[in-house]
Amino acid sequence: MGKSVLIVSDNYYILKSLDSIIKKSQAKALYKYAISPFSDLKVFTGLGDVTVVDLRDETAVSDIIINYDLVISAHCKQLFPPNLVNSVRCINVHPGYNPINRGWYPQVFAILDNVPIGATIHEMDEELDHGAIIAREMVPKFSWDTSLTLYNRVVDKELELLGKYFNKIISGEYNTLTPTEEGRLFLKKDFNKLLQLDLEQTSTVENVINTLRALTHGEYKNAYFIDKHTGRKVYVSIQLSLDNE
Ligand code: 0FX
Repeated sequence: MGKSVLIVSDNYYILKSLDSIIKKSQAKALYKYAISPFSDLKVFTGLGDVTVVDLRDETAVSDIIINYDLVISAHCKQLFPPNLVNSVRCINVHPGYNPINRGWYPQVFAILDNVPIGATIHEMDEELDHGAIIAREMVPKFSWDTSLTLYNRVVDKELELLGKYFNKIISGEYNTLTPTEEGRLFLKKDFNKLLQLDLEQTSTVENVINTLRALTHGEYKNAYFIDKHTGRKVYVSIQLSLDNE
């Protein structure tokens, strides 16, 4: 009997891509897919049986500990509890270059603070995006990137690394690297604090453009200011294009 592997994701595109990697891979194992209660099961079509696991539920966590040899988190919106990461090998696929871009929406903070970014696959420990690194690689970041274009490049890199390291991840035959620094960690509340623009604030044009680039992500309504007369929220995003486009 081979290994039992649970893959938990809240990102349909990533789970679907991982499913293709699994189908092509030589790593024989029993694979099961799950999403958190924060996702809509109806979206996760064409993947066979997908279950909902709530990692706040101790019984659900005990079931995972008993039944699986490996758990892969690929953009799962729930935190893995300590007893889970300490009982089963748990691996996280993170859209940031650890330890520089730990936490939520890494590309947003990479644009804002002009730090490098990439993707990381790592073993999980009790801290967020923190454990021993199996694979990581940077991606280029341009002055014309928005959160969306940079995010898409990072996701491509995550999938590239997953394809390259998948057999090793399943067998557990890899070397790890333990970061010597804690790096930078941002949470959802740090993102939320960025959203209201202060119309009275003075800044360089570069900073204003960077703030708007960092908060422009397709259709998401992120940055806003409050209209002085009506008190209404006015959402702001930025459009950038290159001279040859
Ligand atoms: O699947 P995912 O890309 O992953 C996110 C975090 O980036 C990741 O660090 C965390 N481990 C995981 C649990 O959640 O999430 P998403 O599809 O909700 O968001 C993708 C991007 O969209 C995000 O990086 C920034 C952008 N976004 C998202 C929301 C919900 C916005 O700009 N505004 C928003 O309101």
